[in-house]
Amino acid sequence: MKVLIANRGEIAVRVARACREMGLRTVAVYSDADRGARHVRDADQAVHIGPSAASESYLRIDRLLDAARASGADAVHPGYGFLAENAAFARACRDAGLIFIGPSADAIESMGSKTRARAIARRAGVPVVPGTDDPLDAAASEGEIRAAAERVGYPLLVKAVAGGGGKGMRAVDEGGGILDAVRVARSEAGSSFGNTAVYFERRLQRPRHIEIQLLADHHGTILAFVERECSIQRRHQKLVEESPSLAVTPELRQRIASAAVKAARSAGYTNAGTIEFLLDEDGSFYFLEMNTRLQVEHPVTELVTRVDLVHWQLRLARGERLSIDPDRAITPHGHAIECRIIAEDPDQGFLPSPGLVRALRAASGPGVRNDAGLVGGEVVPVFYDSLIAKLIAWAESRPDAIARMQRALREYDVIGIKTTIPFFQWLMREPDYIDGRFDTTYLDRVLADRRGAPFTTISETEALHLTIAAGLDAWWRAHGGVAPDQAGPQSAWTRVARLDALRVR
Ligand code: MV4
Repeated sequence: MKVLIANRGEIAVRVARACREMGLRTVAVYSDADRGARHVRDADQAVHIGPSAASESYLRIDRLLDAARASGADAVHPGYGFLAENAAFARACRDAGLIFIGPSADAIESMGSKTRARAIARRAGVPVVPGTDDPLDAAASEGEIRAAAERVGYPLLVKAVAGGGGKGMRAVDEGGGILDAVRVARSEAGSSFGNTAVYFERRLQRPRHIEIQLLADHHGTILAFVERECSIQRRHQKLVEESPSLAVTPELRQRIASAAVKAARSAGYTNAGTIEFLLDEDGSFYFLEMNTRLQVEHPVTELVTRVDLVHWQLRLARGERLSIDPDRAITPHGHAIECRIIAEDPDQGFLPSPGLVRALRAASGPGVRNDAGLVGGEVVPVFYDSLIAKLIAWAESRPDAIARMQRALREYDVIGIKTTIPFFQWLMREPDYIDGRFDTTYLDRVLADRRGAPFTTISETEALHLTIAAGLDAWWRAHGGVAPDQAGPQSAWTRVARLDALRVR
């Protein structure tokens, strides 16, 4: 089997690794911006597919199929993002005689509609949050909207039928705001998904986000894995994931897992997928949505179950039978935590920070995994998702995994661009995180409370050196002006002026 990897960056590297380990040849694709990118060099072959804009390269089904034909690939791995959950792409691959490494186009399409997904879950006996069963399209009258919202009850969420990940979602506390919320949600959904249909769900106040990884073969076997805890999110972007969840007992784990299997079975699901649940404070859980792809956070599951999910995606796509011991998949072996290292400046409200990575020293050593998409000397382009690496720590216990993550974050050096590393160094020392006192509302609340206080720290030695340098700088100015190499934003004086804004550790 020769696999075309229809993706870039970290996940293209991850998939190429699995292919290489299984003796499969790989074809990378790349845009102008990715000429010479790491994922291109890691593959056996590479095909240029267009200009830098994703809409003219990684999102072009026709060019990807041309690349597969030209390179003689017989399978396509979509990774995550881009076309990974695009039913038309899965269908086009199959119509072209290619194995699409993922579920059927029909399963992707069903789960892409959040109201259809809810119906599938409900019919399978899986609890869903109380809400509207049918989409409210543009033809719905104001009266119908109000009546539907009253039936669901407040507080509620207006969600996009084609949504997911929080886009096109609006919270409404009482009846007065429903029409405005629907209008805003519709316009956001229209521009993001080309579909303005919405539906309502009763809003849970402080849920945790728990998800179950599944593998399903073409012979009727579906396997559920230990849950992932994904509540640490900022504006619907996950930053930290771990497995298992502190909030899940072995008994609850079995119940959520069997609910996930039932929902997947009733969808006719195959290959790898994930079912997201909301876990309420009282221990009840509700189906939220299904992701019909490999997810960013799959490594935490791999580390606590010792199963290679990408190997299994490839084997299942070839028609092999699942032969993993179900007990092994559902029993956590130790604890794993993942931090997403993103080219964003946490001290500037997580402002994107693309550009040249002058040097990159990844953490390593016992229990540490680094899934990176680039090497030092490469550029993080402005065109795509800014995830540059995933740092994953495994240990026997959660406290040991946190300690190991702290150690690994200290080892990690990214020179040239800002990253989320200082934020994780702060979080891994936060009592509420350490004690597991968090839900999906936690991070946005603490970030608001901190009012932009910086996460970046300097050592006492660095602070002392800067103070001395600033004293010399002041003396120099008093006795004949500013030395040329000390002027400007990098001068000791300027840096010291900002010292009170930095945390001395
Ligand atoms: C919810 C919810 C509370 N109640 N649905 C956010 C993204 C999308 N996947 C669904 N989301 C939510 N749906 C009901 N009925 C709270 C969220 C939510 C959330 C969910 C998962 C992870 C982080 C979140 C942050 C804010 C809100």
